[in-house]
Amino acid sequence: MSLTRRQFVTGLAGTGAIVAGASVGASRLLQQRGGTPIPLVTSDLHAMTGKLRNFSLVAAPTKVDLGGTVVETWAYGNRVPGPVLRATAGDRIKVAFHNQLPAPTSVHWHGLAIRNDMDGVPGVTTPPTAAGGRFNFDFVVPDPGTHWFHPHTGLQMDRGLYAPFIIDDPREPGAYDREWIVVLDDWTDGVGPSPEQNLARLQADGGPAHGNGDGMMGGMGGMGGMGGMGGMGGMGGMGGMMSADGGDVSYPLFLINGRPTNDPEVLAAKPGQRLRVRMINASADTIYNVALGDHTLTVTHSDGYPVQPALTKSIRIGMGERYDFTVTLKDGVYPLVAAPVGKTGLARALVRTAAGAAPGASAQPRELDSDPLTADRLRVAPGAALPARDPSSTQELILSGSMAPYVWTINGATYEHASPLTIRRGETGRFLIRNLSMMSHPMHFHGHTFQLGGAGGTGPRKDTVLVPPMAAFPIDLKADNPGRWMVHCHNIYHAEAGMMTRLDYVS
Ligand SMILES: [Cu+2]
Repeated sequence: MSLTRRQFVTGLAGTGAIVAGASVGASRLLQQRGGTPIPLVTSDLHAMTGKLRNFSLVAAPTKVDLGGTVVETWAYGNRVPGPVLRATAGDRIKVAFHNQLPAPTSVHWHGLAIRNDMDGVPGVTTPPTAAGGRFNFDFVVPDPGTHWFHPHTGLQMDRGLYAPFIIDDPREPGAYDREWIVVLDDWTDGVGPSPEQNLARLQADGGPAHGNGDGMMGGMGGMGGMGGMGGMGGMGGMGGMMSADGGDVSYPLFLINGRPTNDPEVLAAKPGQRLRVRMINASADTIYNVALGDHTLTVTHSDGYPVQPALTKSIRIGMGERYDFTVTLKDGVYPLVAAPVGKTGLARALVRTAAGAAPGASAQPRELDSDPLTADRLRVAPGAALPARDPSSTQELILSGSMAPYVWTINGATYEHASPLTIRRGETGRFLIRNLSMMSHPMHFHGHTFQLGGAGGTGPRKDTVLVPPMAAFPIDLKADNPGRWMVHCHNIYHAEAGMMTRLDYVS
């Protein structure tokens, strides 16, 4: 999944994209601004390039080779991760989607502030695509950045159904020689219990699911008595039974670009080259600390939006988040390691700029001993902040839950009982996310990016923010994309156990 810049430029024509002169241009967009939503307009702010790109996408059962173990799973384009979709900000995208899975599915374009009816949330924005069925997506991609797509149906994302969606910035200075898309994933399908078995076990036993089936659950069942502390987060009193932040599911494997540690992807490069890494955490239940051995990283983007360059030895990335960083490569063989927080195992790939032996499969760069960079320490790049404005409303999102019963809530309610958050078009709304549990929750807003800390401030723009245990983060969001939008935890097990709500535009 690595391309030189030259390959990238020439490769665009070969991706299956058909570039045609569409008749809808920026001037027409301007004329139609301010009226009711029209089919091609996504939000109030973005011009279109007039280019049309056609893609086809198939979701189907397939077999993948995980370091010598062949497993059956569900994937896009018969590969894990699925095929990279790539376009330029302002392009119109058509995706002819064919569901060859034996179940209904959906495709959500994570991080893209596109028109509401293309957002891919069954029952809220977009009809599900039935088994054997087709759906034609058609939308304009407004903002550049490192994004991705996955189903918004049950636990399907915890199979192999995920892929990068890269939106290039025509103004990108391109101060790098190479690009490397790095997708992190926690893997159980075919080598451990299925995602559905894991959730069933969490719900039945009220404790963490363990993939090795070693009978631990009997002992863990004793935590059932703690179910009464729902308001405080059931994890609070579990001292010692598992790391507070270790997720709810144990995974047999952690993958980088679909490859386990015994068969890592190798990026072949030259010493002195400047590498841009686009990192996506497609995991269902795993947060990572990430480092490249012997290198210092310069973080340049969070969730696709530019930040003031920040030097760090390691980065913490939650589910659904993306970070871009650059690094000047040294002479040798270096492991890129993603160490799952609170879990056993690791994901790795290699960067090779010279001959020589690769480090051992379990080698951990000393950079992982450093304090990882988190989003709250990033500062927005000039020009990327939301306009400074006092929020017209403040709404709280109280995050809590319990392991027994296995229930996760926003404002005390599971999704089926939730009262939607509301906003009026044109407003800037403030949302105060308070985590009253002892687990981190990566909170994701559909259809928008928010500014961490407040509009016009110094915090980064993001669409997914990892909220640590007992932390409170204010975020501001500009209401420029009307519709009914999902707001949820991107721990897919938490989402399934209720940790979702909606943001509805009201008049
Ligand atoms: Cu959560």
